[in-house]
Amino acid sequence: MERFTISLDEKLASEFDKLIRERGYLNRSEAVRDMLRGKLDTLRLEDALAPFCVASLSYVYNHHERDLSERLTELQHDHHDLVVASTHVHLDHDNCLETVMLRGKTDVVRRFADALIAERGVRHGQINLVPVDEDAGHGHVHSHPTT
Ligand code: NI
Repeated sequence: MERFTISLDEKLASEFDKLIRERGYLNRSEAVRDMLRGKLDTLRLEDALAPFCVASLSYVYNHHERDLSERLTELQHDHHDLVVASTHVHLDHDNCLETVMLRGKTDVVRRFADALIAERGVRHGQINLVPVDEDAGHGHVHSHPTT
């Protein structure tokens, strides 16, 4: 069991306490656990309902780090079907910022992003995922974001 403390302003805290009384929760922890589970389920469902996406993945890394540039390039080549474009910015003497535009199946895109972010030496990894109507890579030059 892991313990953490969160800070709420008074208004939000009293609204939350009112809600958990109405719902019959015995304490705040039980209510927060249920909400977290619900949110995680919703996110999983959203992935399932939006099977295709476009995404931008950004991260920073030190190009002096042993083999890292090569590993990142290789990862992108291994998934050339997902990688639409990639931009490299030399931030300073050591650090590089890369943004990779991706398109494909949501679960595959997410797995690729997770693997890249998990590479040793990759920092500030963040993905912005936009669900699209269909696999825009097949027969369509443009994608329609879903609302
Ligand atoms: Ni660079």
